[in-house]
Amino acid sequence: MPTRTALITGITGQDGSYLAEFLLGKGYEVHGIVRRSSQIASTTRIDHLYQDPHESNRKLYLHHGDITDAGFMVNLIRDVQPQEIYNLAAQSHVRVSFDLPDYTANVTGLGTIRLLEAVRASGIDTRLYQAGSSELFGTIEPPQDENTPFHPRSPYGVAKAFAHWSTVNYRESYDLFAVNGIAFNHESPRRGETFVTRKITRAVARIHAGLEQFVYLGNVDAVRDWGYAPEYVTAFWHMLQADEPRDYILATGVPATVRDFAEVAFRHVGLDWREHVQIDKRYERPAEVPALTGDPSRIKAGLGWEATTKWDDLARLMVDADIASLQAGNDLRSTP
Ligand code: NAP
Ligand code: G4F
Repeated sequence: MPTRTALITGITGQDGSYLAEFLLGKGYEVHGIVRRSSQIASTTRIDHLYQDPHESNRKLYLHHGDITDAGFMVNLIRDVQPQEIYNLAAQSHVRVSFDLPDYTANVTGLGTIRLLEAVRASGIDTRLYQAGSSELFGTIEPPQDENTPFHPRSPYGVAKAFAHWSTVNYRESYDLFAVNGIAFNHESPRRGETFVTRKITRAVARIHAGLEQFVYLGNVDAVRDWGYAPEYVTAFWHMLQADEPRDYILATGVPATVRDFAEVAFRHVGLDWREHVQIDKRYERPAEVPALTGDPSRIKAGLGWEATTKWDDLARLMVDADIASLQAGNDLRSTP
């Protein structure tokens, strides 16, 4: 069978790194976009996959570029001719999007339409996965499914709504195999350090080691449906192998509060969360999304995909990983 070629935008992120591993394991030739930076620190999640350009039988190709550059996107897609495209690139932090609304709209919203236009302009036969978000649902009460209306509550959510409908529109207008995965929160030891789960598990590791005493959080009543990222990237792939292009909810279906997550994470090392969590209003948002819990029935019935790791096991595995990381000499100090 000829080698299949995939392009991943956002390959240096949490999901991109797991997806690259998964596709390389399946024998794909994988191309990824890496943003130019003054340091190479942004590639730490994929450094173990790196292949020198002089190696023979190379399977991973990294391209300096940016989803805000339309010309670059057109040229790259024309040159690489991928059979599958995974659009994971985004300014993905909800709280940050309130401070950077214009930038977030440009990257997270317009980035998607640049990619869709680049596919159309290149005229290649390809399939496209768009990384959608449960943030689309905002204040609509759980459980949320594929028919739940949208009410985004942040510049990030609004940008993802634009990206969602752009993907649907290109599918309907140009017969493109383009699909939205409406993913609920998914985490891992590679999760960005300022998302709440990783912020908690890093703090647990440092507090357990006696390096600090408190972690400062915002709204601990928020409910989320937390799954395990390496499982979610397999759903992205299944969606592009389907007979028909269809949008799906990706979720565990199990709710938990931020407080629940903190309680389990601290208890895993024998600590009481109430003695180590302090509330700091600076981490609250101008508009909160109070409760997200997905109904993953459609993807289970249609593609046989199911999230197996639930939030409490996830909390424990993330704590274990951060303790191991600290013991290996990483600092894990809190970040802004
Ligand atoms: P992430 O860790 O924040 O990774 C985002 C990726 O996008 C990084 O590779 C980042 O590059 C890249 N990126 C940012 N701006 C870019 C630009 N202008 N041009 C090119 N690349 C750019 O996010 P994630 O958790 O892996 O999530 C992947 C996707 O799924 C995102 O679209 C996110 O919004 C969406 N999503 C995530 C979740 C979740 O719970 N994880 C849930 C729903 C939807 P740098 O490494 O250089 O920053
Ligand atoms: O971990 P979070 O920052 O993730 P959030 O806002 O749910 O967004 C993540 O999931 C979305 C899918 O629903 C993705 F689309 C998005 O890209 C991202 O991956 O916050 C989770 C909850 C929020 O309700 C927040 O208000 O935790 C609450 N929270 C409480 N204290 C905190 C904190 N969040 C952060 N980041 N930091 C805190 O100190």
